[in-house]
Amino acid sequence: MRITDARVIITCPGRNFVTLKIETDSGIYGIGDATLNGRELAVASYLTDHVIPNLIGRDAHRIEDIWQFLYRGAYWRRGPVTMSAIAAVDTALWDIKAKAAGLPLYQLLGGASRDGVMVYGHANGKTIEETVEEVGRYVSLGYKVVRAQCAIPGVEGTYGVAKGQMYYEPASSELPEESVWNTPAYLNFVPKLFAALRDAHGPEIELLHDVHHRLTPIEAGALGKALEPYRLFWMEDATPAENQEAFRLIRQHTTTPLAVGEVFNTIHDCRELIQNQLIDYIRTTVVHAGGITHLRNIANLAALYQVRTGSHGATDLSPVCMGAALHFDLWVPNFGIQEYMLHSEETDAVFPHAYTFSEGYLHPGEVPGHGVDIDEGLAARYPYQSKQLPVARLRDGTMWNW
Ligand code: CS2
Ligand code: MG
Repeated sequence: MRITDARVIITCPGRNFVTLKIETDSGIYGIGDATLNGRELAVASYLTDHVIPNLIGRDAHRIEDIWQFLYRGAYWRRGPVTMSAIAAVDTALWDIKAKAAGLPLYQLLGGASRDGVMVYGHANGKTIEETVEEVGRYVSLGYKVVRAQCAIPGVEGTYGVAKGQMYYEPASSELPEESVWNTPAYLNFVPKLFAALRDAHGPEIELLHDVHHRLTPIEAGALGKALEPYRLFWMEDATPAENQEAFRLIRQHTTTPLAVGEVFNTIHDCRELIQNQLIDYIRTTVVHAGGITHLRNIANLAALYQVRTGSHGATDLSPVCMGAALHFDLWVPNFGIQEYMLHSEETDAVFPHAYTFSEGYLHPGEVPGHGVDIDEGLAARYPYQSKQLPVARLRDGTMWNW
């Protein structure tokens, strides 16, 4: 089966998405997500200018060889742009292979290891009371696990709190919005939030929280310790993880489970974290970590150290990534949980998909491939909009981690 054409489709149904479509001489095509929030055009150019010319004429079934060619052949290995581009090719080729086999993608990975994919939803509020109520709404929708984020009194633009009705969409301006971060106020506030959540919803519901890279290792250790009475499912991105060893310091101070990895793009970003059991969940996902092929390597390493998967699934990852991730999640033996932020109605119309939600679980569906398509005519109605992610500074003006 020869690759005859490939093209990048950029669309913005409420937010930007970059999709790669690969066509073959059999008439079967596949699609992959290449969206990198705030840097979409970099990946689009990488694909159009440097990858697609190398795909034409190749055997679409040779997924591994094409992955190795694109990874080793780049010379300048790794990084979010390169690995998102490789991920899009990989995902599209797995889609093609599964369609050619007439099977849902998870069957090619090894079949189902569970009946459904447990997901967590995003509850947030401007006050503790609002957040408690929003968590309750998710529980009533059937969610077994809920992420809780809350505005901090006196701290403008706290991470994870929606401005309007829809989910929190951080890339909201052409140039980065600046927010001020106040660690003391945050460290003082978050335990109160989870005390109120446990008071209101009891000990059973699984709750998690995203620190979003804002703390130093010792501050993260202190927060993890302060949250132990409230038994979190995980504390996410407690500190920036370029220095993987930093998590040893956090581990020494708390038993609160740790999750990290949505910004990682290869196994090398998390090898020490996994091998030293410094984390409990690895958040790498299909679109930013080299596709199904590489994510499988990461999950297999993690399985040796009892680390479970907890793939990123924010609205800036397209339904194409979600669809492919759900096939991966249904198969992967050391599955932990899948993040699930609902996309807008416009987005779902551009990306018709087979996955369904029921009682806190998603299922990828049984159609051949990963079960997600793109309506190119509709996509063309939503031109790209230049948007960037916010930045954060400390109160003294020092640049910090958004
Ligand atoms: C967040 C993301 O969902 C999460 O865990 O960390 O929403 C993150 O802020 C965005 O993906 C950044 O584009
Ligand atoms: Mg996160």
